[in-house]
Amino acid sequence: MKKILMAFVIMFFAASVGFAAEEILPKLDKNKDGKISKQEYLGAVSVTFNKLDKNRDGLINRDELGHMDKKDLEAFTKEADTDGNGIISKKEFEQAAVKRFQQLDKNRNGFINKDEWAAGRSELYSPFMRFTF
Ligand SMILES: [Ca+2]
Ligand SMILES: [Ca+2]
Ligand SMILES: [Ca+2]
Repeated sequence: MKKILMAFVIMFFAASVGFAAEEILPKLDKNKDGKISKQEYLGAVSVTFNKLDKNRDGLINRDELGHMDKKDLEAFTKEADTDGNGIISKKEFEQAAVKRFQQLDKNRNGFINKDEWAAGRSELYSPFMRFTF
């Protein structure tokens, strides 16, 4: 019985993650051309930063990331905190986001299309893929 319940929970979780990825692209795509420009991406990144920065000091500290689990937090800090001071400034966040954009833009045309977006879905844990609007 427990096993069946677990299977359901996992299925539900997998389905909701997939659903989220499909839902995010249309929201990012402001001009509705079916792809995400760097400008559209960075606009969403900026909104996400402002939401994470609860005390609005322009920095994201560990407390403000308290909702993330430890593994995600470490991966995110490693990616974004380039000066290693344990705090993520808006500049660090944006620079890491630009790098992320370039990684997702496999054919380097300056846009992330639907396929490229889907390919990056496995990296949903990162705040650069998990937007708040
Ligand atoms: Ca677009
Ligand atoms: Ca802050
Ligand atoms: Ca830093």
